[in-house]
Amino acid sequence: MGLVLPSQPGYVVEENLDELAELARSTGMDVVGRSLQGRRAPDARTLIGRGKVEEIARAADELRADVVIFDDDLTPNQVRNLEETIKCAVIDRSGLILDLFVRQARTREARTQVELAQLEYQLPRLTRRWTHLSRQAGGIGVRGGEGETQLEADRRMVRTRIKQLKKELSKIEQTRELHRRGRRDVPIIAFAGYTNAGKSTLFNRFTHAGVRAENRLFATLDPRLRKGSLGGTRTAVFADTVGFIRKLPHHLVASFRSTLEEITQADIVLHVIDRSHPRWREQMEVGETVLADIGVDMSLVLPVFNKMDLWGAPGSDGPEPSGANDALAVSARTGAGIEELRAHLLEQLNGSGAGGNRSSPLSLTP
Ligand SMILES: Nc1nc2c(ncn2[C@@H]2O[C@H](COP(=O)(O)OP(=O)(O)OP(=O)(O)O)[C@@H](O)[C@H]2O)c(=O)[nH]1
Ligand SMILES: [Mg+2]
Repeated sequence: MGLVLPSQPGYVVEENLDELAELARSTGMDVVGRSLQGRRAPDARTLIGRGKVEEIARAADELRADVVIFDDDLTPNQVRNLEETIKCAVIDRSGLILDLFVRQARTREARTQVELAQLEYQLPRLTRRWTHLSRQAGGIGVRGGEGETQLEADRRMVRTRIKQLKKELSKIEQTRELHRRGRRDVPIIAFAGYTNAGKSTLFNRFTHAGVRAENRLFATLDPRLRKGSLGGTRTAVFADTVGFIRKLPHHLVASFRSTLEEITQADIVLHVIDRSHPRWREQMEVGETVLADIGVDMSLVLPVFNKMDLWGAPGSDGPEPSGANDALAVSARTGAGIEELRAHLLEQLNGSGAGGNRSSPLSLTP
């Protein structure tokens, strides 16, 4: 469900819904329908108008939908009001992204970060009807003092868990910091950028690490560090990182801060852009905004236009082969442009002296 506003024209909303559908598919859902409504302003109670809510309720029933997803953020109250009429689950983009992160989290750190983000998101949304949490935790009997409602007990439990998770994360961060100190003498090159841009595929090119690269959003959640060659005897540590997306829920950004820190520690940040994507320009802007937000020195950021093998293909938005661009052009898939990129990195590192010509041994954790 997308809302068309004077500030948000129809074609933008259509494109946003395309991305929302991709997110839904990445979590394993089938998308059976979509709907738009034009309004002068959002409705405070239900975001969309009353007639539209009823229309969605009927469609959801006919299509046997399990969930209705809104591209715009919903307040906890709006969700409640919508679910009164629409007899299935109602979530928003942030909720969907969180759900996707939960599914993709593999390592302890990623799981901890995701659970923290999820609980922070749920805390204000806990309602009387929201009882499965207490059941999960063994429920009945966890109720505290005299007169404490189940709802209050749930909230208390969530707050306690949030505190626990924060403590765990700070422990994990300390370990990470120790590892970081161990590799201070080796230049670090981080791949960052919009989800599905090809960061992991490029990372594999440079490190032969064989990490998972998939045509789905947020395939990578954990930063991965691996030694790779820059040609000759020069080595660097490459970092593969979690992707960005428009409207990344702020809880998620906050809890992934330590993961994203790998990027701020890098000597060079390769901002990977899928130049064949029809919305590459906006994706590039989102990337630059997030990088600046997390405190990356933008002079260390080098844009890399990826998927050049697709440029000029029908439906893609790549430049003509002759089009001059400042950014480096590569294809992580075919290997085109990789040698040039490698040479460029070497030059940059030699020029800036980052990591220096020191030939100290690598102390990398596996
Ligand atoms: N045609 C083509 N496909 C590519 C290229 N680079 C990556 N891909 C494909 O794009 C998809 C996403 O690649 P990934 O490397 O997983 O992208 P990512 O940036 O790591 O994505 P997330 O970890 O999900 O944020 C995969 O299906 C890749 O095979 C390229 O140069 N050309
Ligand atoms: Mg990846």
